[in-house]
Amino acid sequence: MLKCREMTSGYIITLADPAQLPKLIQGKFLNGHHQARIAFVGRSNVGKSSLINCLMKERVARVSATPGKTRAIHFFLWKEADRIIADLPGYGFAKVAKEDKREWSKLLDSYFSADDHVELVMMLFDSRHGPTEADLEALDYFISKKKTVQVIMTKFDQLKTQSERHHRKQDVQKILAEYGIPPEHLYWVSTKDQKSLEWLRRPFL
Ligand SMILES: Nc1nc2c(ncn2[C@@H]2O[C@H](COP(=O)(O)OP(=O)(O)OP(=O)(O)O)[C@@H](O)[C@H]2O)c(=O)[nH]1
Ligand SMILES: [Mg+2]
Repeated sequence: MLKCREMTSGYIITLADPAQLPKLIQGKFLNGHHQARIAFVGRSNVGKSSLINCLMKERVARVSATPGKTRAIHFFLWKEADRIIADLPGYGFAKVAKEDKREWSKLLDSYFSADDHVELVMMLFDSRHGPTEADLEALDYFISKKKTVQVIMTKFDQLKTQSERHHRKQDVQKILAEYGIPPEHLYWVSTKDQKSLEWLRRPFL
């Protein structure tokens, strides 16, 4: 078998069943890859998979036309950064049935309890209306789990005027300060703006 560093970036494995997790993590987790994990979390349609593709500069994660489609955890090797990226299922999509929501929480909770190699949680909020109540609930969860959180405001291109951008930035900074997230852990990005993506990539390279 090839060593991790010799392998190319790309898809590794998908986990849908929490029962698989402890065994996979303790044993031959992720086909022998042991790099630190970066977990991408956020509500459905916020842009997790799109951002992962941009960071890795490869179309590895499926961008969904239908929100709420990703119901499993997809793992990718980001070779350039020597990290593993976990693309987690989105939460808070109204059309998702209650039973599905329970499944979602179970899967996430099992994952974060089982995997102690999560270096960073990237919490994605929509620049236009995040953080919503569900976003803040999720943020609270990761803070209670003592995870290092970086907040990414997605789809910044959708804020059209300078004044709108300025006010949103002020509002979000204020809310996040209450959660102990400093401005330097807050990024405003757009998949259409290379510069914003480079800012995000740089610390990992
Ligand atoms: N305008 C704009 N659209 C974006 C941006 N990022 C993602 N999108 C669009 O938002 C939609 C959802 O993107 P995904 O990456 O599939 O979102 P997701 O968070 O992975 O969604 P789930 O897997 O369902 O949880 C797609 O139509 C993307 O093209 C962005 O920066 N700007
Ligand atoms: Mg997705």
